[in-house]
Amino acid sequence: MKKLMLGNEAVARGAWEGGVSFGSGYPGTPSTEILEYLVKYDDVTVQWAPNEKVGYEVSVGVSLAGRRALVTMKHVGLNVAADPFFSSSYMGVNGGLVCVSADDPGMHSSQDEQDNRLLAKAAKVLMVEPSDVEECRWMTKEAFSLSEEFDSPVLLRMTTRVCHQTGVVHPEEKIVLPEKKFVKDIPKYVLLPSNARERRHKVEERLKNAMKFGNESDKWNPIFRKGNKIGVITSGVAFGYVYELMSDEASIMKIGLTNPLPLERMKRFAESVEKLYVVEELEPYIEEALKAMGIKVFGSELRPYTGELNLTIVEKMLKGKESTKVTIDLSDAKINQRPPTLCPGCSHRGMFTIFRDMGLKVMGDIGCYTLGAINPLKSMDSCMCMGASVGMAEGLDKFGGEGVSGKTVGVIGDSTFFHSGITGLIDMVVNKSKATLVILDNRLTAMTGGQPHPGTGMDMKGNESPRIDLVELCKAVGVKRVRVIDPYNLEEIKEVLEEDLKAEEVSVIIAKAPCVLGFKVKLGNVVEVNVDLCTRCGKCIRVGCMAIGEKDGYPVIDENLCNGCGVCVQVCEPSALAFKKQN
Ligand SMILES: Cc1ncc(C[n+]2csc(CCOP(=O)(O)OP(=O)(O)O)c2C)c(N)n1
Repeated sequence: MKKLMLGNEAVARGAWEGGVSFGSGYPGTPSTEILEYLVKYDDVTVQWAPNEKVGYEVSVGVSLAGRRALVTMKHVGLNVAADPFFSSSYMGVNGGLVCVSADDPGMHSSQDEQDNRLLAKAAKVLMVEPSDVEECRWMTKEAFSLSEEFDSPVLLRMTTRVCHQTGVVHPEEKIVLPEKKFVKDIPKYVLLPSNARERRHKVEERLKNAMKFGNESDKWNPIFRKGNKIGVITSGVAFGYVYELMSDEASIMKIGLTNPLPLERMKRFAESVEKLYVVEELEPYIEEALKAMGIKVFGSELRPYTGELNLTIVEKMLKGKESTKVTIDLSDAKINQRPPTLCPGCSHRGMFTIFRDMGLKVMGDIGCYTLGAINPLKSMDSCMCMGASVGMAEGLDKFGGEGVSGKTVGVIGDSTFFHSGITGLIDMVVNKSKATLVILDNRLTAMTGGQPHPGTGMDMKGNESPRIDLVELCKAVGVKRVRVIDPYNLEEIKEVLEEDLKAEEVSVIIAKAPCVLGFKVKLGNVVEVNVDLCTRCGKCIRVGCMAIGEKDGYPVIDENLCNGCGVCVQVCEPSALAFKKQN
């Protein structure tokens, strides 16, 4: 039987076929759908973690229990989970442990472009890289066996095009695994320096054994022979481009087990061809390994070092000319540019309108609300990585915040606060910060599609679960000044902010209102414009709502989009905007 699947769906399928008992992770494009598909298998326990580190650690616990575990994250998530990721390499596994890192070349939805193959190499864990959807299935399944065989966590490294491509898979049945139990093993699992020093040798031994396996494996590292003039070594999504362009005229070696690289096999392949290319995205990871063996190779100097590859780039690289193949090129298409924007009725809009109007210094964070940084709100001054707003607000405030009262505001979403804001807030308390932190509590993780988080009160299946109370949490870590406000009430926002900014202590403002998209909220009647009263001041337009257009300087309301939040009504001084009376 064949089935059409998304790459991420096939990873979930492969994990299920491989007998996975447990899945965890934290949402992040392009990895999010993996757990959302895995949760559909009733015989697997699947749960979102508050952050990637916790998701990874719970999965290590499951592995120690003798069960197979999958943990998923986007590439920057692996930075968060890096501590247990590196150390678990020394511990090895009991049940197979597979960690998905979904990298985002081209930064479609990320703040940086990192090549996590380098992290797998640094952590000395095995790494596998699918290049199509069927490989997503079988490589995930087999990754659990590799994990157990080589006593290593396995990094399943994906990229956006692999995660989000659709293709044919050949599903198989779920395998039956022999029962395994937790086995007490202090030298292996307790990484005291004396034990870790012993484990250090095991890690090197593992890599040696896995390299031998990779050198001999036609399955993981296949070679497609076509003459000896040109040879191409490639991996991941780049294989698809190379195969389509060169399968008639070059021998191609595809590496599926990319850490450790099969150096002997690569060397033999290099010696069998006259000219050798390496086609890989981002870092010259394979290329440098070949060069270190003294092998002449053409690679990164022929391609852009950044961003994604495509057929055009690869054809130019390998044939020195523009692609004759059909490539989808939208550069000439008549598509209106649509910059991202907060939804009509979004509870974040009012807050950023006030930040802007008060001229505050705002240390921001990652989530839908990052859109407060762009036109016309332009009221966020930094966005670095999840959770950073808290510490950065503290730092900026201590040495140069110039807000209303010489103070600074940090702004963070609720999911992001649970993810990595809590420790920052503890730092604010114990180090006597006087800054204000605004937590935007819309009760879910909106940016990645509305996943529940610890403040939602619901698990992945929609069942009720304990809800962590943000007010109690902030008080518990020592914040005395905690207030909950209605983010649709601009007066209230301004008043509370002004008071808190003057306070000689750290303060938290929780702006509480459910995400209108996620919870399908209709807030009020649509707004209408009385042009006789309108002075064309443009204040309503500057709240940046896509339900408000403009004609001859007058606002025009799109009734199909307006959610009736009333932010525009509140900023309209001549009262030209008002809620339409219901008939
Ligand atoms: C380490 C890391 N993990 C995951 C992501 C993806 N991501 C960015 S923001 C975010 C959460 C947004 O939720 P929230 O803070 O509640 O704000 P909202 O979008 O709901 O306004 C996620 C999952 C990321 N950028 N970095």
